[in-house]
Amino acid sequence: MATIIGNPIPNLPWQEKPQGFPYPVWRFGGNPIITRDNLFFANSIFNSAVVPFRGRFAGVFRVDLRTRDQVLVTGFSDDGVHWQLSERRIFEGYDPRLCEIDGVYYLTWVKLTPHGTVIGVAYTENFAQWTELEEASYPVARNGVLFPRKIGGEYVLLIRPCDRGHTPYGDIFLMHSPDLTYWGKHRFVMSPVKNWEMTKVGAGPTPIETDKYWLMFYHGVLTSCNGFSYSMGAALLDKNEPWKVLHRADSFLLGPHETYECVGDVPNVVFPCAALADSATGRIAVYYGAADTSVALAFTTADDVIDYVLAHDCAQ
Ligand code: BMA
Repeated sequence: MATIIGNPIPNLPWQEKPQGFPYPVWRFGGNPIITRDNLFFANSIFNSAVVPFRGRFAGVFRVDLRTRDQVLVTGFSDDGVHWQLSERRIFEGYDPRLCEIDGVYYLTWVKLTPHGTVIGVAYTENFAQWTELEEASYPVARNGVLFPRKIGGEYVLLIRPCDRGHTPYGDIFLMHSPDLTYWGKHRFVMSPVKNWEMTKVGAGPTPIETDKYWLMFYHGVLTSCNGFSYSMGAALLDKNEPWKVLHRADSFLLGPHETYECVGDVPNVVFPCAALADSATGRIAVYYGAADTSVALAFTTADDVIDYVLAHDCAQ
């Protein structure tokens, strides 16, 4: 039995795995949980991040406006399924990730600069006031994802260097910082290996700590004759040296399949940006953007994922 290291989340959204379902990750029956109609000024609301917050849940949501500018707004929920989104824009940019470290909520996101995208970093204690820190990278980078605690006394950030466009390549790296300002000790983490992820890979939700591994969900991209197809994979990283990929599933765990994942502004996209993990039960709720149009929810457990990765391991 794998143990999740972290707090219990008694109100974690949850549905049991459908009987006979053969895969380790299953979808919420009420998907999508947030549609493009949740905010009147939105063209679409998708790749978004959530965390437990004061007994409820708080989130930062990617909203592409009807001007097609990209902004982030906050939102709150009692049950992790029904969300009240704010109309106030907190930052420009996209693909937010949230990470709580010692009672402080850190936001990393794809920040837009005249020179290309960088990883923006900001923090809040109340989801009302935000303090922006130095950018964690120079252009061009995306998919900046913090680990939820210091490792070896330092903050660690997963990152994916890329180009200014719809990058046709991409490996995951990580880097360290003593203070969230100066970043160094860069390490390679992983490249695409299997066909479903062959174009590029990028870190997804904040990694989940278990007794044996860091569980990292990530997205992998395949290029078909109709363009990119985004799916979610899983890898198990060394606890002390998290650039070491100990195990990794050879197939995706969740790929475009349902209509809301296959049809939308960008078809065939499953793009995970957040996961809630309940240490009391081992249950995990994954939040993902569907077809660059809406937010959807899927479930698994630490055991389901880890057993699957170990049984389909292509790391060695
Ligand atoms: C990536 C990011 C994601 C998006 C995906 C599919 O490059 O921009 O925000 O979901 O493309 O369009």
